[in-house]
Amino acid sequence: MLTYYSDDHHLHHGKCELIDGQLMPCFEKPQRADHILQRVKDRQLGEIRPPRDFGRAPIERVHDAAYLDFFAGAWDHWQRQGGQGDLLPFTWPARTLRRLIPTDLHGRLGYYSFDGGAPITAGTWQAAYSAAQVALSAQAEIAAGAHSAFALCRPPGHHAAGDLMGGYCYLNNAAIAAQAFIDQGRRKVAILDVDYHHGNGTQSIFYDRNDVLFTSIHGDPAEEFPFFLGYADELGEGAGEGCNFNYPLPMGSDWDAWSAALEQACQRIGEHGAEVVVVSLGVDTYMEDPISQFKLDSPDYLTMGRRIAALGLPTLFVMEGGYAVDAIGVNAVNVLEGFLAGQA
Ligand code: FKS
Ligand code: ZN
Repeated sequence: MLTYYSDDHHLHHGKCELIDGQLMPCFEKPQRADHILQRVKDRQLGEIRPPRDFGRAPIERVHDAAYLDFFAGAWDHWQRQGGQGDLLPFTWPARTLRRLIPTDLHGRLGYYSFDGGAPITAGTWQAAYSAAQVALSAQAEIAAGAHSAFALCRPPGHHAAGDLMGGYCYLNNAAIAAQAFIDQGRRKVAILDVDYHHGNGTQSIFYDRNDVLFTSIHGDPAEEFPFFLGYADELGEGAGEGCNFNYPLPMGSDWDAWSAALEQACQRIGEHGAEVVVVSLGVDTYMEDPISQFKLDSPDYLTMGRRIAALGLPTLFVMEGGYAVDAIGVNAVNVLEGFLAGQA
């Protein structure tokens, strides 16, 4: 299996995030992707290639142009006004407030974000742009006939909506790739989001459409981030009704509970008539993950990959979360190796 990867992810290194009332070093750090890349090499998964540059057009198919302009220019704007340290939002247009776009940098940052978990640093735009190109390059590989490909994206993307950043995410790599499949003539695409957190951004992007099915297995949002989306009764709207399926699971869920949900998600993907699958691959479901509460163990990721392979569809793996850095490479590559073994 080919891996697409860009060193540009090192340009994004946020300093702090607010957890339980304390400023902590960001869990979403460059070593995450470094460890996965090392494991890809150690296991000789296949060639590692730099991305091609498809430009901004395929990103604009998913994200608002004004949002992209804001994001691309935010750091320079912050520097021009003498900003020190990471750029972080602190005011959001919540209930009772107006949803208008202020002129002030922090006003606009609040408008274009849903939490304080997506710091903008000097290289964040370039890193996120390159991650999107990584996803598009792996997508192109599958479009050209490969049965699978791995987009080693960082920063992750599945919390990013059309005009919102948050939860470590800026550009929705998986959604951009899924949209590229549609724009190239595929009629039915399925997204399977196995990250521990609900992919609220991806869901919102495709919620009213029937060409892209969204399925997600995640910590119950009643008790877990992102809290305000990801419930089982969100089934899609309008033309998209019946094309969105959430499988929220309680904290402490193990492989038995998780794999039962995977079985149901795979059933839906089959019923959808999907021609291709995009997997939002988070491995923060791991038992030792420092910010998550599921109990999957490393061998479970091999089984996960095998089950995904049994769908019998071309599959694009797009990296999302996972914070147990010492195990992240083993767990992520186990999914890919399980897939390859199951494909035979
Ligand atoms: C812990 C607060 C954690 C943010 C969690 C973000 C998760 C991001 C992710 C992604 F794949 F996008 F990286 N707040 N008390 O893992 O879903
Ligand atoms: Zn996650």
